[in-house]
Amino acid sequence: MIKKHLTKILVTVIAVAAIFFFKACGGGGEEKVSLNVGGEDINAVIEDRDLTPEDVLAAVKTFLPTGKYDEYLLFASGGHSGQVLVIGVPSMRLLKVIGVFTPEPWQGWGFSKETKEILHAADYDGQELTWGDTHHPALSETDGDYDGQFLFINDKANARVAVIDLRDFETKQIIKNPLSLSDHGGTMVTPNTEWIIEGGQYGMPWSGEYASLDDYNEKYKGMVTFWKFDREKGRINTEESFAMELPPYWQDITDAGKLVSEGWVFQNSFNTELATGGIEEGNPPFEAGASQRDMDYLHVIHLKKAAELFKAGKTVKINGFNVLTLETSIKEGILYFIPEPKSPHGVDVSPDGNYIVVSGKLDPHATVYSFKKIKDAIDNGKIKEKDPYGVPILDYDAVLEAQVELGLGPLHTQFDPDGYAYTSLFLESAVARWALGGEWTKKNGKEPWKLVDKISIHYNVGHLVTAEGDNIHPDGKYLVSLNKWAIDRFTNVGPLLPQNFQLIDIGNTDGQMQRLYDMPIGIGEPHYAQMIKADKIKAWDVYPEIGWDPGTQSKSPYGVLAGEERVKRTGNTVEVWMSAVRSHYTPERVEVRKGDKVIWHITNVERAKDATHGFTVPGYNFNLSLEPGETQTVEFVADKQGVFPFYCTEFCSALHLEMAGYFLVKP
Ligand code: K7E
Ligand code: CUA
Repeated sequence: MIKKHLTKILVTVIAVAAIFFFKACGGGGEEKVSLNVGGEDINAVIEDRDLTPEDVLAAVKTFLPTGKYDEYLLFASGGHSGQVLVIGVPSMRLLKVIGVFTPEPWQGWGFSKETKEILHAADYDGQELTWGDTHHPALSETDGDYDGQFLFINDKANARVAVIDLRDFETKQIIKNPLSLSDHGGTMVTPNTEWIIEGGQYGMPWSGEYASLDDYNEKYKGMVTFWKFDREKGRINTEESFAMELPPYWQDITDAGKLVSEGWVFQNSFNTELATGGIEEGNPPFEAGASQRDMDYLHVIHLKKAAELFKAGKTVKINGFNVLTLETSIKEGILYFIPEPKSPHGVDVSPDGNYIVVSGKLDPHATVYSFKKIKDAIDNGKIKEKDPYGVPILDYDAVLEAQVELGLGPLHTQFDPDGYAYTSLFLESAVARWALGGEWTKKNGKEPWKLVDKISIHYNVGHLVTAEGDNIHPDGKYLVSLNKWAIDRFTNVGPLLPQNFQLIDIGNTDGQMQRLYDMPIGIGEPHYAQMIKADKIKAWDVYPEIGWDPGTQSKSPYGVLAGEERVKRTGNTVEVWMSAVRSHYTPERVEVRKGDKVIWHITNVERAKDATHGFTVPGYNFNLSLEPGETQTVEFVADKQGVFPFYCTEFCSALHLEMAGYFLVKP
């Protein structure tokens, strides 16, 4: 009945949109069609709100009635928040914020013993890290398509990589890069997620070493790290991972080859000038010093062979980590350079694996290389020269497929199933749709390697993402433009403005792209996002068993069932095994002596979906979130005497306020 009613409203709204279009096109007569819902005239609302036909169409295309689900999920980096945002598309509703590099109180992330261990496993040299600059989320893939199992993301600020399990949307592992304090070309995955790629960024001596900037060319390094992912365990295996030493250019984004180019990795670089700054000493500033040459180098890496060399023991240990030296890589023929126009940023491999699209912010073209030609140039030694470090440089003209003029400041590219590519134009504040060539030409019948449509965005787009747009089977349909500036799009909230995610309909490939929705992001600068078909994600409703430790995704030795709760003192240590259920904790009273060490395990013994409980003890600075079945532990020293009413921090039931107890610390 209700469903019928909602359908009727939707149909009515669509009808209104159609009428508007009809009128706008000058085809209609003047008679007014009245459409009433519950006594309210829809036309009056549209007029009152000053909506255009485009607005009404956009509203109809994005509105989700209550209880309906989105078709896609957008996994967006949370930027400086060190988190991951999960957003429904097309509704653009925020569904979840996943705590990753930053403690997150609601989720209890970084407060329990279990989550603290994960969060701080990758601290640097004794320094607790409590934030991250997240850039590139990467969904795990099987045969080149997202499989909905895992998500990875990097922290550019400290060169870390995190693993998130999409069964419960929680972070399971954080790893610190042992060689560098700076990464950017990560995370990207190979088509079967054997490797998680973490490319470096700013050249530096190996982590922990000092070298004067005068010795930049010799002592500073670039790197790319290949983390081996153990899908069964859902963890990176550091022992089976390795890195490649690179010249101290500033390496940038990477992308993994697929299909024909599987087993290869492509990585941009800039500052091949080896500028070291020092404007205060009369040197050119970085932005000029690093932009002098017309060409930088696209790094072409034969990952498959690199992995074989690593297996064969050709790596050396640096900071305890396996590294293929630059010398070895050159000698073994696993590293090549290709000239790429001026300070490039994005590198994206086409769905068929044939083309590598590079865009440089200082060049109005997308430069497209053919993998076939690259392979041919390598096999037939079409090498023009070597860089100062001895890396062979392939002949630019021999490997170039096309240059497509797009507009000002092209950065990143994604794809659709019809042979179109979509490139962000940062300086122009626009998104360009252009036709790929080769086999793709048959798909859309368009002139190959040509711009076909452009839409302006608001403003300064960095990355963009299309549905499954870097898969081997992109869906197209929707595009989200991740805009850095919002300027006049939202109500003024002070000098720090939100970022702006703009949803764009790209489904009509015969016509034009249409802007649908602006979503403000007020917690950081999300650099990249990936969009996956929502039904690919098979998340749990509740944890599989009572007493579950999400940190290990297995039963916790500290879980209890109802009736097993207890308190045990051993010397100065008091250990509590507590249960939580609507609407009480057992035990409700815990008394210790000042100075005792307290180890407090809590198990949510519920099996009902959404029956989450929280737990906090005032003054002791923690909050836990216990989802049905979950067990978590807090450890602290009872160094403050007094009486501490602990309570459940989730409004779980009618008697939620009564879900409390007393923690007494005797002097
Ligand atoms: Cu901001 Cu990929 Cu880190 Cu481009 S990145 S915009
Ligand atoms: Cu449990 Cu509120």
